[in-house]
Order: sequence, then structure tokens, then C-alpha cells
Amino acid sequence: MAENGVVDNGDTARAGPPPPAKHLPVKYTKIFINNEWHESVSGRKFATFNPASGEKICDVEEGDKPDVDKAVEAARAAFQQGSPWRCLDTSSRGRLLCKWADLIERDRHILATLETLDTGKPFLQSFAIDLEGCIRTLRYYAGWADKIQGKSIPVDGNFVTFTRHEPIGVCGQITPWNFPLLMFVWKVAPALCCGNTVVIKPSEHTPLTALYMGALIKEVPFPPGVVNIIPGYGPTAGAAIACHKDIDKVAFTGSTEVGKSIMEAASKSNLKRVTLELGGKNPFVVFADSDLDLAVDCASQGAFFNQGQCCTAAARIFVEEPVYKEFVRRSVERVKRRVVGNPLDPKTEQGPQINQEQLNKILSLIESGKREGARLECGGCVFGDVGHYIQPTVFSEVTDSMRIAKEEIFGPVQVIMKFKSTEEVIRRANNSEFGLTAGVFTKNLDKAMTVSSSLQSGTVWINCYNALHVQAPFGGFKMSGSGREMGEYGLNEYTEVKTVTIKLSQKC
Ligand code: NAD
Ligand code: NW8
Repeated sequence: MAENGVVDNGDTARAGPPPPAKHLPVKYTKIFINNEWHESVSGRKFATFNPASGEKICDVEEGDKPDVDKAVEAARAAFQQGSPWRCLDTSSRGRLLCKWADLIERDRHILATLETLDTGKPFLQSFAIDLEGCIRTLRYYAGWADKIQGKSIPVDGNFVTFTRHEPIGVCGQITPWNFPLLMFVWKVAPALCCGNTVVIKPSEHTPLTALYMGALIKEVPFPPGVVNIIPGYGPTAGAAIACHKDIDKVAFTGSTEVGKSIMEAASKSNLKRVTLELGGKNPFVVFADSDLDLAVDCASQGAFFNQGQCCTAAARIFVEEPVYKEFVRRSVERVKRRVVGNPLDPKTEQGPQINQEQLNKILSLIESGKREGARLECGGCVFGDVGHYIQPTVFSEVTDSMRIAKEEIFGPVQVIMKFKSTEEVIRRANNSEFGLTAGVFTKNLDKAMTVSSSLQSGTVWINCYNALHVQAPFGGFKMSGSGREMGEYGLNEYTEVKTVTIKLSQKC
């Protein structure tokens, strides 16, 4: 734990990572099926851009329904009874996952550089957080591979009953652009750990690190067809996964709007299992008795981390009246020191937004905040004239009915509100259709317990924020999603429970 209470999982970060890889050629731009690289059936490609410069990085093969069909066939064949994957010992499955982690570690600075080029996130963060998270997730699930076990159940009568936790089958997976590699691993690692096969589509904005994973999966090697990677657009390749009749489960991370369409497509096609990790408008509650420097630090990191493009963003900061003014003052002071710039520069804390469309959406929400009477303390404008940068922005005197207090901004905008009583702040914090994460800052244990029990969210962080761990489940209440990722709970989403009952001639 770093002293500011924000989790620091990067051992290597302290030792100092190597600089970004220089002259990085992009090696993998094709569709990955059956451990081979394919061109798209349509012959089409699409471009991926560097958000820091606006320049094209390269073209990537554009997968669509016919490519998804090919991938599903490969994944189905790999899942057949008697296939190399189905016959593999569970301990060997674990060793393959470990080997994959080792290869990621070997290529860590290449992957961190590629992630930074494609997303604009600062290289040091790619290296210390995203890559660290990937490696830890794979090693954690590698350990589970031979420990997934059912129960023996003492039923009535002359029977022996036991359960088997079997893989579900072919899993379709769809990931977003804000943590492309980390979300790839969060999806694929538990699926493979349980013995499933996968067809995964990375976001069209950030396909490069996912495709690099194809090369590593082949190198491990996982048997052909176990992991298939289809770069492409949401409404085409993504929708083809969601409504496919031969996909047994779909796992999605992204917007609530698309999440709804995934569930609808799943229900209309074959009632495939659905897990969703969606948006949030997460409350962050600061009581007057809290360590104010810690609260200011965590709130700032919570709001601005990853350019504010986090489903976990601390999006509604409620501060108790006696410390409100001071909290705003210190927050603004801190934000003014924030280094915005080239994501490859080690001093940079904040890079560009992912694209012009997101930037415009954020600017229009900033305008709505000004119009609706919030006080713009700092920022509020674009930064520089190259790339999709926005100044870190702080609003105070925000009220619950303003758009910036209700809608997900997904940008570097901190929204600070005032409250007077515990009952009031619980009611206001819960007054949202979302329920992903929440933060509570107080030194009073009773208050911390009361508030954390009352908040409707999948995770509550007390005196810390963004403290994600591979061992702990993560997921949403209400419209922030369904199902859990990570930890032992995350495994439940990738197995079917089979009950086997044997009739015996006598009670035993
Ligand atoms: P998005 O929903 O537009 O896209 C996510 C993925 O879904 C992409 O791969 C996209 O190609 C695909 N997609 C788009 N339309 C589709 C369709 N009709 N059918 C199937 N797939 C489709 O979201 P985004 O713009 O990538 O990410 C931003 C949003 O994601 C934010 O709202 C954020 O809160 C949310 N998010 C949530 C989490 C979480 O863990 N809860 C994590 C990251 C992002
Ligand atoms: C997976 C992820 C992590 C980890 C550490 C520190 C700060 C922020 C994040 C984070 C395994 C182990 C550790 C973070 C990552 C993703 C999102 C939000 C915050 N993750 N971290 Cl969506």
C-alpha cells in the first residue's frame, strides 16, 4: 500500500521499470483463430490511432459475423469431448496459465508501450498497474485450475449424490478500450482456468495488445482453438457474438446501453449465460473526522486516474459541511500540480482521452455544469493543440440534479458536493441507478460500518480507493452489471454445476 492509501501493486515500479520500447513495430494485426493468423472474410481492415498525436498507428483486419462463425467453429472443436484441451490434466492447465504469465512478464515493456500507444495512458501506469494486474491475475487463476471441485451431498434414500463444476463451453467475451489488456486477461484467465474455450473481441479503438496476446497464446502453447481473437466493431462482430446460437456464455465490459443490448440478444438467441460489468457514478463520502490529506489524495486519484476513464471513477464526491471549503481548496491545489502531457514521458500523470468523440462528450458535460450553476474551480478546456487532451477540471457547489452529478462523464472532471448528515448522504449516494463502487473516509469505525452496509454498491472502499485485488470479487449492484469477476466468486461465472446421483442397492 502506498502511503496515500491507493493500492500500489507494482513491485517492479519501485525498482524502476525500463523506458518504453523504442521503434516498436506492430507485429500482430490479423484475426487469430486456431492459433493461426487470418485475413478478414470481407477483406476489410480498420485503422487504430494514437490518441496522443491523432496519428494512425496501423490497419487491423476487420472481423465480422463470418469471422466470428469461423472462430466459434474452432472454439467448439477445441471443446469437444476427447480434444487435447478437454483431456488435459487440470494441473497442466494451471501450468499453461503460469507460462502465459511468464511470457507477459518477459515482454512486459513491449506490451506496456503498445498499450500506451493505443490508449494514451501514461507508460509508467501501463507498466506498473495494467501489466502488473495481468500477471497477477494469470498467476492467481493458474493456482485455481486444479482446485475447482464439487461436493458430496448426503441426500435422502439409497443414493450417492455429488456435484461436478464443469466448464460451460464456448465463451464469447467483449472488452472496452479503457483497460484493453487487463480486461482481456480478466476475461480469458478465469474462462480457461475452468476449462472453457473463448472467442474474444477487443474494442475497435484498442485492438493491439489483445492481438499480441494471440502470439503469446500460441507460444505457450495452448491447443489451437482454445482462444480466438476477433478484432472488429461492436454492432457487427460484437453483436454476432451476443446473438450467436453456438456460444454458451457471453461476458461483457462496457457501457450500460450496450450491456442491455447484449442481454437482449442473449435472450432472443439461445439464452446464453450473461455477465456484465457496466458503468458507475460512484459516490465518495468524506466525513469531517477523516484524515483530510488522505481523503483529498484518494479522491483526486479516484477521479483522475486513467484520464477519468474508469468504471470505478470517484464521480460524486460528497464532503461534510465543516471541511467542505478546505477539501475543495486542497483538491484544487493538488490538481494544479498535475502533469499533463506525452504519455511516454515518465513525468506524465495524465495523457489524452481516447478519441475526439469522447473529448466532445466530456466538454459538453463541462459546459452543462457551468450552465447549471456549478462553480468551475479550475480546468474546463482542451489542453494543447495536438491529441485529445483535456485539462484536469474541478467543479464545486454541485447539486444532485445537475447533469454532471447524474451522468457518467468518463473524463478528468472532479465533481464535489456538500452534505450535512449521515442519513442524508446515504440517501443521496444511493439515489442512482448505478451501484459499482463507493468510497468512505472517516476515522470512526461505527460510522464506517454503518455507511458501508447501507451503500448499494458491489465494492465499498474505506479510507482507500481503487484498491483492487485479484483475490477479491469485483462487480456491480443495480444497473452496474451482473455477476462478479476476480477471486473465487469470479470462477462461479465460468462453470455449470452438474448433479450426479447414483442409486445403490442399500443405504450406505
Ligand atoms: P462500449 O459499450 O461502447 O463498448 C464496449 C465493447 O462493446 C467494445 O468492444 C465495443 O466494440 C462493443 N460493442 C459496442 N456495441 C456493441 C453491440 N451492439 N453489440 C456487441 N458489442 C458491442 O463502451 P466503451 O466505449 O468501450 O467503454 C466505455 C463504457 O464502458 C463506460 O460507460 C464505462 O463505464 C464502461 N466500463 C465499465 C467497466 C466495468 O468494469 N464495469 C470497465 C470499463 C468500462
Ligand atoms: C488487477 C488489477 C489490479 C489493480 C491495481 C491500482 C490502481 C487502479 C487500478 C488497479 C489485479 C491486481 C491489481 C484499477 C484498474 C482497473 C480499473 C480501475 C482501477 N488495478 N490498481 Cl477498472
